[in-house]
Amino acid sequence: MSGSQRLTDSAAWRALQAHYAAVKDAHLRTLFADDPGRAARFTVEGAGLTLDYSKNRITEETVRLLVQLARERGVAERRDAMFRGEKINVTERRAVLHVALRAPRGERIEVDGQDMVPEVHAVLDRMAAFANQLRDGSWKGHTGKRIRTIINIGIGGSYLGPEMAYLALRPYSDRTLDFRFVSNVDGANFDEATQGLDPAETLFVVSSKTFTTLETMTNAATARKWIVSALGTDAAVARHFVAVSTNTPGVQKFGIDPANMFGFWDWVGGRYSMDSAIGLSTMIAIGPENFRELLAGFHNMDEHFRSTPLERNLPVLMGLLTVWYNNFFGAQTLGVMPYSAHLARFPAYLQQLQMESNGKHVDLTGAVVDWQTGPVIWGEPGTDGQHSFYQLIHQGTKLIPCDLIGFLQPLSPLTDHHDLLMANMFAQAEALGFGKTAEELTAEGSPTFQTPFRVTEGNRPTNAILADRLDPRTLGSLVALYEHSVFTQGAVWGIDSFDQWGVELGKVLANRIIPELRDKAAPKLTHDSSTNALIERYRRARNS
Ligand code: G6Q
Repeated sequence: MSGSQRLTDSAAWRALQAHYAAVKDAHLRTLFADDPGRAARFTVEGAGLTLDYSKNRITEETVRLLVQLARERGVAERRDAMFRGEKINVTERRAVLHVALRAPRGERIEVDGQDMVPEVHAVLDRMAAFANQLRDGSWKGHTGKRIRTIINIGIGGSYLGPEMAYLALRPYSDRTLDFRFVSNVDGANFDEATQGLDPAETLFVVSSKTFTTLETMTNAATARKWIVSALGTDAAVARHFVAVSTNTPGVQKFGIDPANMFGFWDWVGGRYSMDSAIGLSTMIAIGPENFRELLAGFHNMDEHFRSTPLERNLPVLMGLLTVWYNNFFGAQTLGVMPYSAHLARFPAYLQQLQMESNGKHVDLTGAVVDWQTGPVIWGEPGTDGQHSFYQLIHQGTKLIPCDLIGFLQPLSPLTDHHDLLMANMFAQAEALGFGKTAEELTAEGSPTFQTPFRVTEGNRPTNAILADRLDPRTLGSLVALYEHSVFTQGAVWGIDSFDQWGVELGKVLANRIIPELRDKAAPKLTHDSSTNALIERYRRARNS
């Protein structure tokens, strides 16, 4: 079990090390040539998604040993403990129950003996009533005008999901409403988001689990001034602000009526919260029905994760493949390339999900790990990426496994574009996997002097993830796929994927520096010489 035994001491780990030495040079060209059934053998389906992982540097033995590793590390037991509401976030002594956010009515998921599902649905019902009022125009601003723009103020987990989902599901959204997002404390973010808007037609959704986050509270205070100065009275706040939070006193203190607050629970981590009330702006955009479809997609993948044997379990396999490249091949990063313009912010969303969850240096016992944990996650939509950084993936010296995500049906009526888009996705996976040899180039008439430069080695691993179309249900499945892949990785590495202590230090130090920038009579600076000099340079520039 993870936690009780060091990862590198486990039998499966040792077996994988020996196996790695034997297969590390095997080329995908040979693996495919030797096994005509390879694609079928390494393709799995679940919750409306297909994962073709055949273009990975693996054999059946690799999968057997990786699954064995998952068993030895107690992935299934830990997963079941999560679903039972046990406090698997050990450093914060909290349950981890985002799966309860999408449990259907009537299912039971308990925290400390209390069934949470009825509360979840009570909040969803209130959100739906509010979303409908905005969508049908019955919710009016202070002056009686209809709300036209909704601005989500929030950061990190209270921003990335809502923005990603809004962009992903725009074709399902009410186009008469405009949605904007303010996250950064840089005043430019607020300025740009409110450009050209009529305050009388603008609603702010202040999304903050804690309702104490510096950036969000600063932006919310600015928004409050913007509304009150334009509409002439504090009374306007009631019609132009709603809050999503777990902190009722904080919300009241800000001046928002708790009747206009939508709650959630401490067992929902920020980066796992887009399907909680944090998704209020998403629900307003796509409507309650579509939001429930989104939740159904999440739930389908939860069920797949919970009940499918590890060998055919999509998130388990994806998580184990990440471990394979991260810990055995020494890959530092993982690329995620959606072949969908609507998924433009999906890589950024996954960046937080994966890097905040698995960027850890100690195991569950607090001992420093002597194995690699979470990789760097990055990506851009294909085909744009192909015309910029794919060169390095094809011919550079680093191994970068990539997930390529595509959809069989287009959302755009420009269907001929879709064939071109998907041809590119399939072609990239083919080129990355099989490359082009010097012999092939010569046979094609490549000038001899150019041949070495044109050789593409291939053997670059990819996962192909396909779904029928990008709709709310599919998006839910896709996000849950990555959530549970992250879970699997964290369980293998024996770390707490649900805390984020590393984020704290910077926050504390910023709070110390703020008065040093503002207070002209601030005491002598006592940082290191570089920080002192940077602060002094800033003060001189601002005070001159
Ligand atoms: C997510 C993190 C972090 C958090 C933000 C916003 O898992 O904890 O990104 O979501 O710091 O926090 P609040 O919602 O409390 O403002």
